[in-house]
Amino acid sequence: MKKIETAGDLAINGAPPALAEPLHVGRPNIAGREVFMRLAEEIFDRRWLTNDGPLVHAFEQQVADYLGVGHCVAMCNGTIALEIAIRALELEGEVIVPSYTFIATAHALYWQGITPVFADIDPATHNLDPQAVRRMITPRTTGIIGVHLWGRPAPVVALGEIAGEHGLTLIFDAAHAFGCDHNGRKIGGFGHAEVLSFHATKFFNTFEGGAVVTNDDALAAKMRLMRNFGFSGLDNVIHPGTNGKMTEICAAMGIANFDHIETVVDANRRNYRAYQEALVDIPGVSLLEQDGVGGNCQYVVVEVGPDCRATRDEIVATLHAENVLARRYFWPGCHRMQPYRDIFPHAGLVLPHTEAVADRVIVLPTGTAVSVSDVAMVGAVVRQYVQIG
Ligand code: T4K
Repeated sequence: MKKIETAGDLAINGAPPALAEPLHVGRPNIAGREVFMRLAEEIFDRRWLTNDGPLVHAFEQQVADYLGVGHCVAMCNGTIALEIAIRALELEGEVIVPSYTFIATAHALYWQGITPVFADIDPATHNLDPQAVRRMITPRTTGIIGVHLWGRPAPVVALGEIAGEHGLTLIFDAAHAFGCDHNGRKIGGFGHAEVLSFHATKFFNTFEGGAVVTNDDALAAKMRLMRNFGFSGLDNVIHPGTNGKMTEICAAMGIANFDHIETVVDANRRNYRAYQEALVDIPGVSLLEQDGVGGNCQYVVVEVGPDCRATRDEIVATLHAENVLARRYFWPGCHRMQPYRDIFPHAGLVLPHTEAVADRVIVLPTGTAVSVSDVAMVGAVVRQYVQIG
């Protein structure tokens, strides 16, 4: 068979035709267009665009009800939500986080003068390994941030026990985990607080947006002050604060998307199963289990093992050549990016699983913009490259 070099070669080999338009990881799910447009008209009619508007209130209530938590404090994005949660909980010194996460998790600490201390992950789940967390605790440690990576629940019980034993604050970066659950309980109510991202690339989006969800009344009240410069009334500032507010148009997008959560999860599950079929029995290529782990399946995570005839980077380059913009999330790991690479030049010594996983992961496109035939085509590109070279 001819070597696959172009989309045309794929067709020659009998695979589904390649794409004219690029297939992106993180293509936004656009749902609820009509409701969004109606709400946008109402925003204009009301001339109330931001600052504690009625749509933000409604959206916060919807999120809190959906997750079964006491409070949702909506923010302008997930990173600011993390920063505000960290500050409101008065974390300082060192906080233990995974290195295998989006850089925002580490930056939200460092930006506030707190040292992110990286603990290794469990290579089977890609989430923090509780034993590795224990090893990183020092007298300066004040907290742990678990990340529900790829929407797969972090080890909430084990991390809760460690936090309890050492008097540490535990929060979760749930940026990937909106709509996910752990043993039948929705993610959102674990730890002292959980932080959501509603960025455009997330399974559920508000263009840009985020939130902190918590059952702690005092914490929620404090974060509401902090996201609005500390204002309590027109001329009265009673707390240091920043501008973390969500706008009305972002809340409108969230409200419009709410009715379509199941449709989007169904599309993700359908695609995930199509990937299972398309990638089955390719030596050295495996899919991280997403179905049946309480997830929203928004990330299709492939691992390229040492027994594969092709390297991870060769497969990514081949996919890119076919207009499939697969991603190497979260390569190379926060500890190998700045400023952490300079601060902790030897961090890799305690992060062997992080480095191994970061070096073998490919994230493939999914969501409502991706069809089953797109998935078949992506699978065919990988199969033919790996098996034929
Ligand atoms: N914690 C974790 C664990 C996170 O993963 C994130 C964010 C955060 C915290 C912080 O939350 P936010 O502050 O972002 O709310 C993207 C997202 O920007 C980022 O939100 C997300 N994680 C991360 C995993 O993915 P990049 O650097 O990959 O973005 P970019 O611009 O390369 O876009 C990704 C793909 O999506 C591209 O192929 C293009 C496509 N795309 C993107 C946008 C914005 C579209 O097709 N349409 C669009 O509108 O970070």
